[in-house]
Amino acid sequence: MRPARPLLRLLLLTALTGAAALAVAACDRVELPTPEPGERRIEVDLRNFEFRPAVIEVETGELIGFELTSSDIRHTFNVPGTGMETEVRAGVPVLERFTFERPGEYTVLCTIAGHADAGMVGKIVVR
Ligand SMILES: [Cu+2]
Repeated sequence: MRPARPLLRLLLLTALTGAAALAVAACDRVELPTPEPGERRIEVDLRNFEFRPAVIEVETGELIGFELTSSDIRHTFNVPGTGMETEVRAGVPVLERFTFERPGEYTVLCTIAGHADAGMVGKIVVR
């Protein structure tokens, strides 16, 4: 009787599967969906407690695809009043589509504790 063996095999298999999954995650570049007809893509970089660009101008009724990336730590792209509350992890781009139906100015902020206070606030101007 060797009760430890199957358990050892299972542990080894689990470890190998985990390592393989990590390797795939490291090599695989995340591909964002291709733009829909009429969609305008806007790249926004969330990094160093800033949104770049900090001010984004769009047209009313325009379908916008925000391509959100972070190259340092986890941030969020929150636009109060729109329902956009998107978490952006380092190295994992996220696409957030939105159409502003009314002109005006919208605040963009990162809701991770301390980030907005550190200056992580932007603006979307809808014309
Ligand atoms: Cu942040």
